[in-house]
Amino acid sequence: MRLLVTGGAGFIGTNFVRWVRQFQPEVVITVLDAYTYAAQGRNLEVDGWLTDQGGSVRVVRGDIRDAELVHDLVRVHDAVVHFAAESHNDLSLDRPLEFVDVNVRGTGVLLEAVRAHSVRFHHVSTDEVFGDLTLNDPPFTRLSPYRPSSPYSSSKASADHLVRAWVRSYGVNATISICSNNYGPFQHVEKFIPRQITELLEGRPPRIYGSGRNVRDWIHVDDHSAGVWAALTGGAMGQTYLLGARSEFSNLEVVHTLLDIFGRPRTDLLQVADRAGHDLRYAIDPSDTEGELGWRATSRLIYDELERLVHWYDSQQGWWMPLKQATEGRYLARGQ
Ligand code: NAD
Ligand code: TDX
Repeated sequence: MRLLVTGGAGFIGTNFVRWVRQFQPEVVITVLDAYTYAAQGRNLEVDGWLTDQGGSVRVVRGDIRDAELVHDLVRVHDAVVHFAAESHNDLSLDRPLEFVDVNVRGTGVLLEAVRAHSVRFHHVSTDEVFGDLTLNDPPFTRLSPYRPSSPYSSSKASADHLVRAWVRSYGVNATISICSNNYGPFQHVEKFIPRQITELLEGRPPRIYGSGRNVRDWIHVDDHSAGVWAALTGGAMGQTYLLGARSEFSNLEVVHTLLDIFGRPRTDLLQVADRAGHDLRYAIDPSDTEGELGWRATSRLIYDELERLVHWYDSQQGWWMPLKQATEGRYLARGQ
């Protein structure tokens, strides 16, 4: 299979490429990535995989909104897995239209290309399209209504609608996966867990938005990759697959565990300005996907997993240090 992976130099894309290399080595991969602030050039160079280093992953630096480039690439591939997006809620509050342009129009450009060349398409989406839950609601299922809250999540929701419309109107062979919050190596230091780990590594306290009661459903990025692969290879045209690990924790619980790992008192944290429109809780019921694809997540965000991640960030300071100052500068400006 010749596979085009958009956003393959970002957090999940990098891990997905690594996963495919490990478990499906016969697949020939091309990455299309614009190398925005969210991509780190070194992500895919770690094992010398780039073709110019004798490896088997070709990396094309380019924009998913560049229709000519996208058509040229899609034409010579059998399938596309679409990760590329602006992905950070906080940034989407500052630059909403950039999110609309990349996440909605960019997905539209890709859909036009897979339509023209009859290429299989898998779209990577997020549980945030469903909006948030109360602490007592049952988790999201594929029947949950779309009710996104932020410019980011509404742009992702719009992209999902485009995919479904292209399936129905043009018979595009597409699937969608909707995943909960990911953790794992190579996640940008702007995101919750890497931010807290790197603050602690630099001797500063973690920073919690508001009360810290907000709940996220955490899944290891390798489980996400396995789920995307299962949907790509075994999914039914037009179907949506929910991916989650039944691993809900409040932000405060996650930070308390990190403070335990660092041997610091649980009170050693800062409560900072809350996120505007901050979603209270996300949670996924993955049982339909488990029954239909035979996929099942094995991760749970327990002490050992977080400790492993702390060791990874501790050993990769050269990777994240250059990103940290600019990121914290942006947070400082928002009082966070
Ligand atoms: P990320 O921000 O780490 O990576 C996004 C990648 O897309 C970057 O490499 C960036 O350079 C690239 N990109 C951005 N704009 C582009 C453009 N115009 N053209 C080409 N490339 C472009 O994001 P992530 O956390 O790895 O998320 C990947 C996908 O998974 C996104 O679609 C996101 O919505 C979805 N998702 C993420 C999570 C999560 O917890 N992180 C959960 C569910 C779904
Ligand atoms: O410093 C912080 N303090 C804090 O309390 C940061 C950065 C975040 N938070 C809170 C906000 C959320 O309740 O932690 C929680 C997680 O925040 P993010 O890492 O920004 O993730 P979230 O907004 O939940 O979205 C993530 O999961 C779904 C990804 O960024 C999205 O791309 C994905 O779609």
